[in-house]
Amino acid sequence: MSAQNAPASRNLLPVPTSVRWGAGSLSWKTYLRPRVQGPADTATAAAVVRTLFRLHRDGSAWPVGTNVVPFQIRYGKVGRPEAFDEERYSLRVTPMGITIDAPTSLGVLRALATLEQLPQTAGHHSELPEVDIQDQPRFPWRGLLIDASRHFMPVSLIKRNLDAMAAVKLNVLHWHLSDDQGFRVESRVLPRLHEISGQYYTQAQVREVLAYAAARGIRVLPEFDVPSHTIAWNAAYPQLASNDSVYTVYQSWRTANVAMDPTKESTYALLDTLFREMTALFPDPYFHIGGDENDGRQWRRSPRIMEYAKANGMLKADGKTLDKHKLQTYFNRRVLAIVTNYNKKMVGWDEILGPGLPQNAVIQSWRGKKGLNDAALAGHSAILSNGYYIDLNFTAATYYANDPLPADTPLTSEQQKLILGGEATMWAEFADSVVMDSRIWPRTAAVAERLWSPAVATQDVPDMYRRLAAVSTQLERLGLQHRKAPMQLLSQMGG
Ligand code: CP6
Repeated sequence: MSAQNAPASRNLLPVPTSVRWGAGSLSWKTYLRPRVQGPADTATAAAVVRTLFRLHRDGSAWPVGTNVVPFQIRYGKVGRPEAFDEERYSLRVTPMGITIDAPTSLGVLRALATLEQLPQTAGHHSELPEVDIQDQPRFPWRGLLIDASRHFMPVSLIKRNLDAMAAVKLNVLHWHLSDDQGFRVESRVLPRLHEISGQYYTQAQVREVLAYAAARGIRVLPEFDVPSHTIAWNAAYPQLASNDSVYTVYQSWRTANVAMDPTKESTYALLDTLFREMTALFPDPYFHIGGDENDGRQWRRSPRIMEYAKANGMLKADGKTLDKHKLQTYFNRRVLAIVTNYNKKMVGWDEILGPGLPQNAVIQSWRGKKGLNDAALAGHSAILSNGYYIDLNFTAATYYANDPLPADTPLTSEQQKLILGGEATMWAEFADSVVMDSRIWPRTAAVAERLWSPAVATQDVPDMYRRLAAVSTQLERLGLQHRKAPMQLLSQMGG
């Protein structure tokens, strides 16, 4: 093995844990004969076929031919991403063939993603270089949030972004499905929620996305943001509101900061009805209830809510001012009970962290690193999103430098185990479906590498940019539209 003259990781992104390049290559004229050994699994079989198709199309394998070499794939069991099953794999390419070994089928999917990044040009063709790769993720939770509420995001957009996520080994789609501007899932039990929102996903479309994600080893975490970010809910069911106003989704661009009334039993009855339906629709064991950006203003302005707070010891020491954290913690506990009753683990933004929050709630830190560490110190599992706001258009290098567990982390090794990973967040106040891909890609791949690869192997920023350019081309071939100008996209849509 001599690889001194080749860049250490060629075009691989995220960089694998261990890579040893050989001097040889697998000729492009070979016909790869797949042999899959492991418990029958249609998702794995389909993924192998997809990879073969892409290698053929990219000219690094041959769809027909006599130079037949084995493409050996072995795995121990069918992996379930929602169980955090292992994603580890080994991938070996020699002039004699290709071998993938993995404890689970998830490892096979990750190995195939690596294999698809191996082809390198050789004259008029491309070839697969000889290599021996051992790889495993640094963090088990590597997500992308897509906000489908501020602007609706069609199923086709979600699917191609799932393809891109799989290409860079992201494994959680955090689907932000409700906000002030719209509730985007068909509800059979509370139909006004989607009816007043205009565009929404039917339950059949949700299932289609779930199947598409599962086939790529990607979990789907649904978010229904409460008690704030809920103008659409109030527009549909005004009895939820903390005051007597009736809202429409067109008033929703944060001209009002509404919150549900946490003192009415009818609020929890409605949430129970809806969450019974939604927890059954979404199979992931986690369920995100938002909890962010409630400024308490509407609660303070409501005489009824203030009366309730007073009667229940939720005022500050002065005896007059609402302690909104106490009231929101009460709300959180009620919501947690509902979610737990439907066998889900609750996830919320870092505002939900506070005294009295049961330890099994998972915290997603958006306001700062402190929230992440505070969550772990209090014994909660935690996910980092602060510093991964891709909608705000910082450089890839900025996101890349943001590490959930930097060398100077104050956490002990036990506490560090509670840091599950991170999520890039694509909020859509300032982006519609036409420009969405170009905001997400390729920069999100830098976050993907931060969350997958060893920290020691990922300090070279210029080399990250070099590989990001290669990934950008790869994603374009997968159908992502990040390189297309809006006018091109509009004309494709017949506009
Ligand atoms: N939308 C919702 C957002 C944000 C949050 N919740 C947000 C705002 C500002 C920044 C990052 C995120 N756009 N529903 C907070 C989690 Cl800097």
